[in-house]
Amino acid sequence: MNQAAGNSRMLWLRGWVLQVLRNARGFCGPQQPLLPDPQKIVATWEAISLGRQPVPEYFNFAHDVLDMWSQLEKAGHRPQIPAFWWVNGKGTEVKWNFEELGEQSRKAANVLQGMCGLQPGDRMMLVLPRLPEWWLVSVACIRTGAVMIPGVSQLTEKDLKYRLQASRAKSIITTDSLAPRVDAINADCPFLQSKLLVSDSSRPGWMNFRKLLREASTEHNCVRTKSQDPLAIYFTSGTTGAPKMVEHSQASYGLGFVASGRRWVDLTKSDIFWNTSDTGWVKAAWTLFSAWPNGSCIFVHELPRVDAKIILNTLSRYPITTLCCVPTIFRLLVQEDLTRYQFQSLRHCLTGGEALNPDVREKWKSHVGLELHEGYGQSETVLICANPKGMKIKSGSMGKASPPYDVQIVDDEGNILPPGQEGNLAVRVRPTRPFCFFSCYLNNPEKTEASERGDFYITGDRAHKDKDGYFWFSGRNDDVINSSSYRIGPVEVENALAEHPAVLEAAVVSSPDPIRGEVVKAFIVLSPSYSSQDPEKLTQELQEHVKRVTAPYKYPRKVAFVSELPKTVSGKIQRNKLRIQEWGEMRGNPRKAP
Ligand SMILES: *[C@@H]1O[C@H](CO)[C@@H](O)[C@H](O)[C@H]1NC(C)=O
Ligand SMILES: *[C@@H]1O[C@H](CO)[C@@H](O)[C@H](O)[C@H]1NC(C)=O
Ligand SMILES: CC(=O)N[C@H]1CO[C@H](CO)[C@@H](O)[C@@H]1O
Repeated sequence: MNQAAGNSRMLWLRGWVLQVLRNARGFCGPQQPLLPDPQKIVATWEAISLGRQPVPEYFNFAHDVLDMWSQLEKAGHRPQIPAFWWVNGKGTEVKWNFEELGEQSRKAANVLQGMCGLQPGDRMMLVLPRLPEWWLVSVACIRTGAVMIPGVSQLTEKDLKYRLQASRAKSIITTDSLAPRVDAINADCPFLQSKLLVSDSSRPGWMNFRKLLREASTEHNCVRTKSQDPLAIYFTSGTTGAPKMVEHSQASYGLGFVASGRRWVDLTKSDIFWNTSDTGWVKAAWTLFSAWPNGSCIFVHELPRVDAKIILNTLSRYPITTLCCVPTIFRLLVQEDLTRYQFQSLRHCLTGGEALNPDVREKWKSHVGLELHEGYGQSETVLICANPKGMKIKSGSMGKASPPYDVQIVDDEGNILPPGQEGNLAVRVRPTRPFCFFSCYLNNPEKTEASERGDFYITGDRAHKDKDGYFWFSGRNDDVINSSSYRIGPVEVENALAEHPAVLEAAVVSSPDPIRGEVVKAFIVLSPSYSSQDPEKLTQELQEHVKRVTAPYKYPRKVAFVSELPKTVSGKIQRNKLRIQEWGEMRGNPRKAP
């Protein structure tokens, strides 16, 4: 580091210390070391996160949030719970308090900066299963100013090559399972300079992360990042074209979840929060940025495969207070005999990622005694809609707009539609673009521009808003069915089907029809006790059932019984696959077909 940079760092440190002292006045007795007032600081972050206070020019989550909690913890301002608690179900546990997390992540930062030569702004691909290293490397990226690009372990060689080339990532960290695929395409990725392996064995051409971590120094100066500097890049796939790169800034993620972490996830410093989602999933970082600002503990189970019994046992065994799973997992959980389990500490449950069938909510509530608080958001945003704790839940709705977003239903020109009318679910970006929003689609100004109409960002999802301000999801734009000019959202039909005891799971898509153009087709996985019934009779019964609980024109004219539904790694139903099955590859999306 040169002298000028050293001086400016000193000034910055001094400024920070002074601010901390100012905040602390009156909080600690005169003899005690001066400490920031956690309540005040979290309240300030929350005000920023709600758009009520300006975003500071400089912000770094590791320095401003984690290192502060580490100080507070030393001074006894946190209960004796870890900040990070990892178990693998086979007896191995990792527990770090904020101090240890700080130490480990500073070591990791030295590996990234030293061994991988990563400079602020350089990009690193992070493809790890639920291992403690995922959290360490995420924090280490923030400490070094490196931009993380998370990905799932199921990426193929082609996916990897595309992602490494498009992002020009300089470094990748992964495990033995993906390393051979990286090696196979390495020659085509000239920007990739270093490869880190999280493994107990070694591999030629790869550096062993665990070994380097053990040897690394715990001293590291956190890079001073501007709030607008990039923090993460996510690849998101649309229904057409190559995946886009969504860029988020230090502040948009680092501060964008403080309010929802308190209001929706309802976290406090004594909570232990378990989100069962895959770390490769685009929004995995949501957990980190909601839990740690309020000093909560993140709990992780390695969970090599989704298993309802493991999840239920873990909830009984550990003092987990807060749980988030995708709806498909809750669907699995409610099929178990829940009377056999007792969750001692569980007090708040959340879900998101796809529409929740009211039927699953009812079952969970009646067996466990807790509501499921649904939330909705995208890779481009933070939380858009939610059912915060304490708000009346309307079953089937994804809740109300989550501040600071102004969420509206708009037509294709960006005009706001009145309550009750179905349209594009949209977030206002003019006159003011919320700070907690993606910066752009990288290298793709056309797509960035095309995502907006008038004053709004168009999510690509369809919904309506009722008179009380609750939003009701109908489906992805491409999933909505246009049958004889009636627009039918698949979610409502799926929810209706799920209410019937014969239905374990259902997915609804459009299917070609010579007269109506498209009709509603339901793919249904039957409950075991119904699987031997006469399919024709059952079809009729289900059709009558849907006519009864929704409008008659929405009933599935075609029904197929299947043994399973196609799903993404994160558990979302892939309606586009079913649609392609119906329409053929070219016409997978009938209304956009060439
Ligand atoms: C849990 O993680 C998933 C993605 O991994 C995310 O979409 C979801 O919002 C998280 N839940 C909470 C409550 O943060
Ligand atoms: C729905 O289909 C009808 C023809 O059946 C067509 O005229 C109309 O434009 C379609 N609507 C949409 C939104 O695609
Ligand atoms: C340290 C701190 O400010 N903690 C806050 C976490 O959130 C709860 C509400 O959910 C507040 O009461 C705490 O003050």
